[in-house]
Amino acid sequence: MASEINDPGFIDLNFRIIEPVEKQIEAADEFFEILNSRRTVRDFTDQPVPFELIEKAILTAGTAPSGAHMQPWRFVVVQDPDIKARIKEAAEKEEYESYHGRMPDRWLRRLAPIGTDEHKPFLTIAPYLIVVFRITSVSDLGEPEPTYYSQESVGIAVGMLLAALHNMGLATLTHTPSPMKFLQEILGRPKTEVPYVLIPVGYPSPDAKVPDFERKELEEIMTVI
Ligand code: IYR
Repeated sequence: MASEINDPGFIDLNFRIIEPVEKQIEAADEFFEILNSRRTVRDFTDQPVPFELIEKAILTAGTAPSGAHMQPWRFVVVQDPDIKARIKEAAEKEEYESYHGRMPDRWLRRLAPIGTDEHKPFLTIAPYLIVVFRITSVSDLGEPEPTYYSQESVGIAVGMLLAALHNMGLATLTHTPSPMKFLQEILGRPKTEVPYVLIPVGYPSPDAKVPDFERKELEEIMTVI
């Protein structure tokens, strides 16, 4: 039984230096402007998305750092209309329960400005659903071994996935139907892969609306000591 641990040795760091500092500031400003224009979208069209964009976005997400470099993620791309329909049916069933009893009033009050309810039409309209799974354990020398810091690792990878998709002009929704176990069953993933988030991807409908939210000011989110 071979161990899956391998030791590839070390190579020189290939670091992208940006000089002078003005160019660093320019790069920082440009990146901020791009990411600051990202919005969570709930109204999609069925306009097809080139599959190579989805592939490139997932490759980009896969560059995320991870605990012990275990890369504890799997990205399941759903394009099959029948499977999307099954996911929609199962998600709406769970969401109905959530909106009609499982979520406390204070949570529902938080969601009211966003205008969500148990109906999830985007699950069949958006051309792709990317379902992200967190790999909780691997087999090493025939024994299960946990992945390390998998929550943090997958969270970072999802952030990078959303940024990559936004940067290529695609709209996303960070959707977490709860509980998400039905995704493991419908998509046939093993018990060691736990659903983390479901991301519909596509183009926004021309009349898509988003809440008139503001982001916290720097002073509110940064503490310097
Ligand atoms: N998962 C539900 C409820 C929901 C929860 C949060 I926190 C949100 O920011 C938005 C929705 C739904 O998708 O409707």
